[in-house]
Amino acid sequence: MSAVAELRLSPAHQAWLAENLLRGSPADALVPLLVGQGVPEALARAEAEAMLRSPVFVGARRVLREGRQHTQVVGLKRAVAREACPAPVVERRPLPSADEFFARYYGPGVPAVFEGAAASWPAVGKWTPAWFAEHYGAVEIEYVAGREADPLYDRHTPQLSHTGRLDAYLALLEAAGETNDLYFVANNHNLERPAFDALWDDLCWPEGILNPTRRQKTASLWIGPAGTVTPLHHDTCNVFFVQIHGRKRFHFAPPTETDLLADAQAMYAGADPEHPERTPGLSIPYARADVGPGDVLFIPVGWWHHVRALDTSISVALAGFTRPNWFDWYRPGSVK
Ligand SMILES: O=C(O)CCC(=O)C(=O)O
Repeated sequence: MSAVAELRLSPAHQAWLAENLLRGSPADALVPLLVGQGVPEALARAEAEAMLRSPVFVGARRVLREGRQHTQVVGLKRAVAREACPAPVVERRPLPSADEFFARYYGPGVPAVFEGAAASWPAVGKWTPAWFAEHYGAVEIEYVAGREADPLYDRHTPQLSHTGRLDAYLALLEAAGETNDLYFVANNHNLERPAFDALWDDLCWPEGILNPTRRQKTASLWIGPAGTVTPLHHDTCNVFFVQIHGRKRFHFAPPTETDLLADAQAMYAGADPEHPERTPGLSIPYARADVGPGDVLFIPVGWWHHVRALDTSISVALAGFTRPNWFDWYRPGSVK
């Protein structure tokens, strides 16, 4: 047996070699790089050849091919979308009929602001922080505080949650001014508390679009000061986002902007649309959409969105559509 055959590449060099061979670099280009790292040439070449023949590598290459085909399809869609619309916009219009909504927005996954679609709902004009304090002040709720000190605050909602009376939270909100430190967020499931049952009477279920019997566990309430920021993420279902009080600003990017996946963790992207300079390698053409009281925003599943409250804000997110809306598999940031 030759001396070379007894030697092995270090695990780190093997992983590097495997990754680059799988990415399509020829062995002839990789061997000199290993040699430059002090690996004997005969060993580098023998390992590369053995790796290319190994059944594990052959299987991995087949799996990788499937991934490449999908990437190619998505990449083409992205290229066409960017070419056709270099500065994307979110359409603004009145609420369409149910048939048009599902055909033009829900099915193809197109976000839209339906201006004034909820303007006649009893909640709009009635729900304000002062009204909540007066009617529901004594209700125990959960809210999040200490967000400013935790860069991963949205992911750490359970750890940052506090329990208290709603009027105490609203007093904190008023005293805080513009801040991202505290928020009454969807994950607290406050809307499911029996004490809030009467709130449902102030919401509506647009005919054929939302199903009122699907309200359990599909609706959430957000109450926060100006300055709250929900970082760039995607949801695992379609959302009918109803702005009740104050204004919010959304930045959107389609699921085909796959560069956002590179640093994604679960449903969160690493990028910040308000600070593109922090991710210099990324160039994402975000669409911006502001919503005010009575506007409804349709957020299609998988669309990246970043949300800033421009004022003290109250919103309701509804996901109980009349069509299937369970896409729990869609968490590309979690793919190993
Ligand atoms: O309003 C917010 O802060 C976040 C809303 C949101 O991201 C959602 O409903 O998916």
